[in-house]
Amino acid sequence: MDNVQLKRSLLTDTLTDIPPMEMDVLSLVNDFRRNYTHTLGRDRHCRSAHYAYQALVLILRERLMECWKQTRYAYEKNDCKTASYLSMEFLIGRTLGNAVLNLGLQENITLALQCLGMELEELADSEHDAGLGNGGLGRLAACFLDSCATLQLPVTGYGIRYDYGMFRQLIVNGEQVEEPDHWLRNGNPWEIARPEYTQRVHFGGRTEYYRDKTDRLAPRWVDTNDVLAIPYDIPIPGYRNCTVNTLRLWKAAATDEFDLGEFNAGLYPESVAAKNSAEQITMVLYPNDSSENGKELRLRQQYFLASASLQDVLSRWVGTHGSDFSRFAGKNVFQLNDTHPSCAVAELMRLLMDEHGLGWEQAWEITTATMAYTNHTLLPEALEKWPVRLFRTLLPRLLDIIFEINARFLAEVSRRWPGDTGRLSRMSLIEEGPEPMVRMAYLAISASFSVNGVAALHSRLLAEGLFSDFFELWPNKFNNKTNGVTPRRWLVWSNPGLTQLLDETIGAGWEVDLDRLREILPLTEDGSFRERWYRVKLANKERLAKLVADECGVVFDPRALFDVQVKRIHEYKRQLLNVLHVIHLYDRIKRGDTGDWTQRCVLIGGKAAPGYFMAKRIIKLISNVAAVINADPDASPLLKVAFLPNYSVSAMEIIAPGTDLSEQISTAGKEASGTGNMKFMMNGAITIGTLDGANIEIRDEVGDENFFLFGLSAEQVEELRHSYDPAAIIANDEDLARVLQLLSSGHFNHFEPGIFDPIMHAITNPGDPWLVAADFRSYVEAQKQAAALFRDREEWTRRSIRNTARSGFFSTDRTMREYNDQIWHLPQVPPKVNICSISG
Ligand code: 26W
Repeated sequence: MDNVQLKRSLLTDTLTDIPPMEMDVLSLVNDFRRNYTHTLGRDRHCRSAHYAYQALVLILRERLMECWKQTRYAYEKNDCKTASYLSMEFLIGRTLGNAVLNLGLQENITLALQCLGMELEELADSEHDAGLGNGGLGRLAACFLDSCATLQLPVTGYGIRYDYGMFRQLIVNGEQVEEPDHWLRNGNPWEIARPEYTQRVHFGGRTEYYRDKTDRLAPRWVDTNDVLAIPYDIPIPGYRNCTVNTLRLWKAAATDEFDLGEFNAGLYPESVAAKNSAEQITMVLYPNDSSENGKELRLRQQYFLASASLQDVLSRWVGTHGSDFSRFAGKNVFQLNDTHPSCAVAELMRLLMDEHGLGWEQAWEITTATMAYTNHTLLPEALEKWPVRLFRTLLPRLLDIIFEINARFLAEVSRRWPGDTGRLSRMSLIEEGPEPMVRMAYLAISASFSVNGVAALHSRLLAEGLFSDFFELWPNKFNNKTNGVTPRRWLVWSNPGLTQLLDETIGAGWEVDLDRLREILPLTEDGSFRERWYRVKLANKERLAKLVADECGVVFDPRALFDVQVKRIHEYKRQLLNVLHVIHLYDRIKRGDTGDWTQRCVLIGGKAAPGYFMAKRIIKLISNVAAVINADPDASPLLKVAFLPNYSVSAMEIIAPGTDLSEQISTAGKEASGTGNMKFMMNGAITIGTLDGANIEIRDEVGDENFFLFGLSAEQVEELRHSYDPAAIIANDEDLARVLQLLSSGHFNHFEPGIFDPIMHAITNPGDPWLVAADFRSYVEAQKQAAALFRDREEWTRRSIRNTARSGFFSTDRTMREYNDQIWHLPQVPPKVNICSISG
C-alpha cells in the first residue's frame, strides 16, 4: 500500500460536497436494508437478531462519520489546545441507544424499525455491554467523554482495548462465580481500527550511554523487547451538535521480528508462538477496584497505555509543528485518571529527552505544565506502589528518570525544610525498606500542576491527611472537582417516562442545562403533577420488578418501598450494615412487631473482586438471608430481598429509575465521591446516607428534609477508633443483639455450619475499621423515618420531585466546565456547520 500514490484530490479531504446523510424515515429504512443485504450479506432466511442489530449500528455509524471527520478537522484547523484523558478504564456500557439519542434520531429510528417489523428497545437490548472498567472510576471516564463532546471540547480518551472486560458474575448456591466476558466475540461494529497510527512500545533491555552528535554522553534504551500498539477508535457523539470526539483504545500486537536464534534452529512455530506473550498485555482487565496486587502484567498494561498514548500525541505534534516543542505545553494537557497511567510522567520525560533531544530542564518544564492528576480513593491499600526491582527489569530507562526526578525533588524539600530527614523519607518517591517501592501517587503529584479529589470532603481529606506533606509544599496544586453523571444516559435514555413528563412541563433543553430542572419545584404543590410523577415511578418500578423476577426469581410488588444498594461489594461500602437492617426487619416481623408496617423490597447487587474473601462472604450472606426471608410465609408479604447477579451499566439503566430509596451508607471518610448516588437522585430516589463523599453535597443541594441522614461524621469516625467497643454497643442495643444472635445461631446457614463466623468476628472486633455496629442504631432510626414517610404517598412524592429538581449540579456538564475553566483551558470548537443534519 505504501507506494500507491493516492490522488488526494479524489479523496474527500478537499471536498465538502458529500451530501449530508438523510435522517428521514424512508432513507433510514433503505439504508438499513442496503446494509443488511449488501454490507452484511444477509437475507430473509437469516433468523439472528444480531445482524439486524449490526445493520442498525452501520446506519448510525455512517451518520456519525462525516461529523467525526469534521470535528477532527475543526480541531486541526484551529490548532487548538487539546486534552488527553488517560485512563485504564472506560466503562462505556452500551453505545447504540446513546448514539440514537445523541443523533436526535429516536423518533425516526423507532418508526423506521417499525416499518421493518422490529423494535429499537429489543435491538438495543441485544448489544453486549462494553465492560472495560471496574466501577466508579471507569464509568466516570465514560460520562466525562459524553459531556466533553456535548460541550464541544477537544478531548480524546485514551485507554486499553481489553479482549476480556469485567467478568460476568453468576450466583451459584448463593456464591459469586466469575465467568470471562469475551465481549468482542461477535465483533464490535462501533470501533474502527487505525493500524496506520500504530506505535511501538519498549520493555526490558537496559540503558546505555553513547556519544551523540554533539559528542555529549547521552542515554538510550537498548536491547528492548518491543510490542506494537494498534489503535481502535470509538466515536463519542455530543448531544445533537455535530461534534464527534474520539475514544482511542490500544491493542497489543507482536512485532514481526523473529528470534533469529530459534528461527535458524528450525524452531519456526516456536518462535511465532512466543509472540503470544506480547498480545497478552491487552488480554484482560484486572478486576480489582480497591487494592493493588502488584502483578507484573498490570504494570506492563499501565506503561503500554502511557507510552502508546504519549507517542501518539507527540507524533501528531511533530507532524504539524516539527521538532519545536516550545509551544507544546500551551497546546496539550494530560489528565491522569488516578495513578494507573502515571508512568506517563517519566515516559514523557524520556520521549522528550531521548527521542526528541530536549534537555532535562525543558522536558521537565513541559511535563510539569501538561500533567494533571485526579485521585479517586482514600483507602491506603489502594495506593499504587511498584517494586523498584520490577521497574529495573521491565522499564530500566524509566527507573533512571524516576530516580533523577526524586533526587531533584528531595533537594527541593530539603531547601524548604533543612535537616528534616523524617519529612524526606515520608515524601520520597521511593519507599525504602527490604523491598524498595516506587510510590506512584507521589510521582504523579510531583510532576502535576493540578491534583484534584472528586468531592469536597474527599479533596479536603486528601490535603489534610493522605497528601498533607505535599499540600504543605504546594498548596496551589490542590483542588476539588466534584464528580457528576451524564444526564443524557442517566435520565433521558434510561427514564423515557420522566423525560416526557419533564419535556411537557418545562419544555426541552434541560438535557444540556440541567439546572433548569429547578423549574419543576413549584409543581411539588400541584396534586395532578404529583400524580403523574407517581405514575411514572410506578411504571419504572414495574420494569425493575420484571428484571428482578427474570434474574433472581423473586417477585417484587411495585407498590412496596424499593430500597436499593448497587455498587462494588466492599467492606467500607457496608452492604453488611444493610443486611443487618434487613435481618432486624425480619426479626420484627417474627416478633409480631408489624404495626404500621411499610412493605419493602430490598435489592442489593454488585461484584466482589475475585480474591476478596470477605466481600464474597457478604454476597453469600445476602443470598442466604434472602432465601430464608422470601421462603417464610410470615415475612415475604411484608419484606422481600434479592441479590441481583451481574450488576452492570445496562442493569443500572433500569435500576435507577425504579428506585425509591438509595442506599449510600459507607463509613464516613471512605467513599471518595460515589456517582450511583447521583444517578438515583436524578431519577427521583431519596437518599439514606452518611456524611461521606458527594452525599454531603447532595444533601446540601436537596435540603436536610429531603435526605435521610444517619451515622458518624468523618471526624467522629477517626475520634471513635481509639475507644471503639462494639461489645458495649451490642450489649446496650437489644435489636442489634437479637440480630447478631440470629446470625450466629446458624439461622441463615443451617447446612453450612460456621460460614458466617468471619462476618460475626468482623462486626464484634474492636479493630473493625468500618464501625458497622457504631452506626447500626442511627441507621435503623433513619430507616424508620423513611418507612413512615413512604406511607404518606403525597409527601414522599414531593420529596422525590425535589430530588430530581435539585440534581442539576451533578451533571458532568458542570464537572467538565470546571475541569476546563480551572485546569485544561481548552477552547470550545464546533465543527463546520451544515455538513450534517444533526441539530437540536
Ligand atoms: C490498583 C487497584 C485499584 C483500581 C481501581 C485501586 C483503586 C481503583 C479506583 C480508584 C477505585 C474507584 O473506582 N474509585 C471510585 O471512583 C469514583 C469516581 O471518582 C468515586 O465516585 C468512588 O467514590 C470511588 O470509590
